[in-house]
Amino acid sequence: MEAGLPADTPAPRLYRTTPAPKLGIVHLGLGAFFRAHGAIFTEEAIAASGGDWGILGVSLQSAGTRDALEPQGGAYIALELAPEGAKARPVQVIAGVLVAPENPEAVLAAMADPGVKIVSLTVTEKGYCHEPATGALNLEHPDIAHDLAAALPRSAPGFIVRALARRRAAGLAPFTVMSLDNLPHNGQVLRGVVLALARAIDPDLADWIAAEGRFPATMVDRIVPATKPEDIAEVEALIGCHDAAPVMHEPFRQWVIEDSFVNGERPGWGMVGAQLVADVTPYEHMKLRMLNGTHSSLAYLGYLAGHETIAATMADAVFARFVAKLWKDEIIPALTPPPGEDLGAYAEALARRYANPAIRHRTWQIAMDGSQKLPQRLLGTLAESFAAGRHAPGLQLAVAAWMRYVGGVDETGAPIEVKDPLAARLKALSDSAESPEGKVAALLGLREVFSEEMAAALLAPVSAAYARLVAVGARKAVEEIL
Ligand code: CS2
Repeated sequence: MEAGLPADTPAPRLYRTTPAPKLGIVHLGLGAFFRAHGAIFTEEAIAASGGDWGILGVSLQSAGTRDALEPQGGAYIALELAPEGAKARPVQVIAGVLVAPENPEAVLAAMADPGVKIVSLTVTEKGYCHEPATGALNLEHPDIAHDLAAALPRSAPGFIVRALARRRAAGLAPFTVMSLDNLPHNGQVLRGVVLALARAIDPDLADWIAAEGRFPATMVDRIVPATKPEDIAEVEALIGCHDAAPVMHEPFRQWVIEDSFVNGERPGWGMVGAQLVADVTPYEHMKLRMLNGTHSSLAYLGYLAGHETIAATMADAVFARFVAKLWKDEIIPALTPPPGEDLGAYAEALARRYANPAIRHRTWQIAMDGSQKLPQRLLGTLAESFAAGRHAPGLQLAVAAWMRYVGGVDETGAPIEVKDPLAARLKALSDSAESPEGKVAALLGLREVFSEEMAAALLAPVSAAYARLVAVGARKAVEEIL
């Protein structure tokens, strides 16, 4: 505290110290993850190899991030949290923020700007308006139904299609469309929903996008828990400035990108650690199944066992042994390692990342949107295990824990705040029967999530696992299968 200032003088507000970079990227879904991952890679790439790659952030839902970042000129602090301590860095690559529902026209105009070469997305699984089990566009999705008829869209696919139509009409090349969400074949899924929507609006437009467009697949990885009020206070104490929108992240980061961009135009991400490859598939399987698959398993089981964070769950020896077993006996046997990767070492590194006590990643946060996450995180491994005649009791227990979780009542009888686009249906299905088998059968009937074949294979083992969760609780049920 400087001499002469009263003790309660508010800290000055953080503000950018360098001019905003010229735009080259529009990013849809300006959440904490992108600001702690893609934005930082991009800022470093500009520093390493130049280019006009400033980012216009677009929030598709709420105004919160814009309201926090605008008075800061788009600057914010990224706080790296290692077990040994925290390191703060200012990030200044976000040149502006738009809130799509307030001004969809401005978003489309920005996306149609000739200077913009890439539109990237972190809109979470549900933002693709697809059916998680098949990847196909859900034409009955309310936002898609709206976007089919209206020129000013609501959904991410809607913005992409309408903006590409403007570019085509103006004689411009399309922008590259790059998904940064945790979906398998995210580029292909995005291309599929964009083409399906374009085809329903204007088949010529769809043909043009199919011929000229590029939708590189990516694998993204960095653990970035949602920023909490106490994080804002911690950053202020550390840097002496008030930042209304800091992001908290672990030291680790990985980004694997399929090198397929319109006219080859992209930032020099490869110079700052991103891996540009021809085929992302083995990397995304490794990450989605080994990281996200166990994250979700620990989230449902850990939450039911009363653990608030992943680090707290990992500090419970029963869960640490459980996750090690999931990797070794159930997940790794169903994977083909990417070139040069040692999956055993990858698992050990994940265990250390999860145990990082400085990262307070809530089990409740990861438990969100399970209906959109289960297929790629758990069910792919289960399908391959069944086909190979292998048992996967741990993953079956995790599926049962998801079912127990979406029933909305925890082991102490307290309500669970279930966040999921299908929450109401999940609750109704769970309530439609009394017995574990009845509940499990009802939930396995969700064709958006479980194929008929998968449902048939899971009915007996998941019913048995569910019954154990009810009889002895999650922690004991985990212990029983060790
Ligand atoms: C997590 C992911 O919230 C979740 O579902 O599993 O956000 C996870 O932290 C990231 O994918 C790590 O890269």
